Amino acid sequence: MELIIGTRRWSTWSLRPWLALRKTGASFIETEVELRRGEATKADLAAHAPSGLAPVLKDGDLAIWDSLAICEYLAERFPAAGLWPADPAARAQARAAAAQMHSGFTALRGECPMALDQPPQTKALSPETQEDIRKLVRLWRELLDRFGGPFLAGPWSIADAFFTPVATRLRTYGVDLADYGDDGQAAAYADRLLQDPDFLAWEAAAQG
Ligand SMILES: N[C@@H](CCC(=O)N[C@@H](CS)C(=O)NCC(=O)O)C(=O)O
Repeated sequence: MELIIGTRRWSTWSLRPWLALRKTGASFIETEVELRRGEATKADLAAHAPSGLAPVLKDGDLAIWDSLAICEYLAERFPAAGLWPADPAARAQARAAAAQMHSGFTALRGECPMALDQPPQTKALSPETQEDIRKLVRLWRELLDRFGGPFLAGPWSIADAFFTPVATRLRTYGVDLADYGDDGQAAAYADRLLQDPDFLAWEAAAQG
């Protein structure tokens, strides 16, 4: 298998399926395409998949694009890896949370890009981004309470892959979740995502 990823420092969409693929334990080739938002990048990516976007997973002659579709494919291809929780209720809510991240939190995503090469910095956040962070804290606390942690729906799952880039954004832009309704649980969860050995390997490669 080959995973085509965008620039590691900031391609959040690439980080998500990369984490899921690492959790399967399968060996894979990774090909990084430097995203320069120009015609050359478009041509590079269009050669791999019709979306013209990274990430793309290649398995034999099959190409799968879009981070969520790739994660779903991996969950089916490697059932023993437990990429979704075994419990149906936990699985349904893990899927809902991943889908919410995939299609939502647009203010937070737009205003606070992942920047693994940047030192922590303070940033004035718009009301829309602040509302996204309050929503994030509510979601995290609800799932952590319901399923008992340590990850969002119990054991590590694709939902956690989807929120790992958010944890980096919170760290980079110095967001104190206590200001957004956290009792400490959400911040501890974000730290847990940032201590994940696979995330640390991605981060080291991004900074190297
Ligand atoms: N919905 C897609 C979004 C993919 C996406 O937007 N990828 C960006 C990089 S993070 C990209 O390839 N941009 C092309 C460019 O910058 O030229 C997914 O989940 O995979």
